[in-house]
Amino acid sequence: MSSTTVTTPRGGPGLEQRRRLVTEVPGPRSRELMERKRGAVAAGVGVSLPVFTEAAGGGVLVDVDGNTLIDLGSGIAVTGVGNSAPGVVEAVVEQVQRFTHSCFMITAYDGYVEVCEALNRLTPGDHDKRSALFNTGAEAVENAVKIARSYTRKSAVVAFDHAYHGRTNLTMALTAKSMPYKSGFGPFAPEIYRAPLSYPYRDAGLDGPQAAARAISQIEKQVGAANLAAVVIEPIQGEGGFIVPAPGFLPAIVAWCRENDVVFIADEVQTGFARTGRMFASEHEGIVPDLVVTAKGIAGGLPLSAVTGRAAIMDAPHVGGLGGTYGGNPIACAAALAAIESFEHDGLLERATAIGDLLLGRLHDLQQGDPRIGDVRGRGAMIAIELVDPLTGEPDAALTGRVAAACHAEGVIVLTCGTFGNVIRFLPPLAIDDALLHDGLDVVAAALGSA
Ligand code: PLZ
Repeated sequence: MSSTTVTTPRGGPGLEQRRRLVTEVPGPRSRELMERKRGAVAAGVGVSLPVFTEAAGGGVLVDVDGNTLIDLGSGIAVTGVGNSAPGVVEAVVEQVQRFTHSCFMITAYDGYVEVCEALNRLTPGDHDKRSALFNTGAEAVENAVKIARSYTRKSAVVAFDHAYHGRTNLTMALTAKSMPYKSGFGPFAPEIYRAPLSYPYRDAGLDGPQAAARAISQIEKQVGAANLAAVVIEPIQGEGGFIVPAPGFLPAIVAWCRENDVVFIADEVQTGFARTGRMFASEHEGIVPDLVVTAKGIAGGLPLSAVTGRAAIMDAPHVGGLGGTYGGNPIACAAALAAIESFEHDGLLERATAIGDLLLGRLHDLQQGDPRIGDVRGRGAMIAIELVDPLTGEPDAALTGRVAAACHAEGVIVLTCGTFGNVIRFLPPLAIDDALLHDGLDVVAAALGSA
């Protein structure tokens, strides 16, 4: 190897766990690649941080210019076990060498069954369960709706304000926010209705049971339980702004569903797999959903999703009614089994809780001296700040954009979200260390100071 050769860093936890900028961000190579992207990739596919990835692991991401950035996003809550986690890499390599695909609907393989067994064991409730595997979160949400309709023989579905469930036609209909997810892409699937959420920061004193009563009354008046197949809700809303409903809201909705033969579907795509300090966010409120939808964190970065739930509901569709060419792909299943092993045995639930304590402590301190931080909220490694105009309480999306941009320029990957675009969310890999979290938060504090 000549001394001029640039060695490609290997991803995984072996990468140096320290923020280090050697060029401006984005650097020249990233800028050049962004230019190529413009000429090759459809404009609709946006990139929040115009940086190209070379390697990632632990709590950092190395870009093609050699900058080491702190990852506070996990590729939108996916790499909980860490990027290129060694167990995942090993399992994937082993599986790739055996076979890459057979299509589970044609000839089966044990990895698929094992993932279903793990999901049946890990999701809330000890009733008899079944699972089915798919590729993306949106696809799994769609299948949960299909299953609920097949079981109840009803068609209406209720989703909530600020909901995000995906970008396919049915899940666009379930998703609340028009721009950028839905605008211009209609007409949307019929028989979808929206109910008001519990949003403590903006709800003016409505407690959980009161917010649930408001939602239930609207559902009864505008839809009617006799027509309603399912209620689908994120236990903590993700894209909508990391909204934690007031205590008692979710249990009251579940109870109403039980009494009215309505399937309660928890979309745990973003909240699942240790993210919130419990394996599933539903556990914080002690609710037992009829169906749980999972994706993202399940497979350490490989595309896999699932619907898990009561056997009687899951078994309602006729044989051959559920499936897809790639659903439960063997490589993704191998990755999931390794990731689940890590979630269960590497102390990641405790780690998520500790990350949450650190983030909440630092962000509450910041809030003391900064009235633009209207709210600090979330659970475990899923924490956010909502930025507002201190005089009016109005959402401040412009400030949020400036803070995120300043963080990016200093090598800290933060994501924004929220119906009003005024929420900065923190979703670090659970493999991140405290020093990186503190450094990242120092950068956030400085960005707020100068914005
Ligand atoms: N349900 C709760 O968070 C995906 C979307 C990013 P897919 N969230 C990130 C974007 O802008 O496209 C998500 C979610 C919840 C469903 C989904 C959909 O999961 O794997 O992106 O289809």
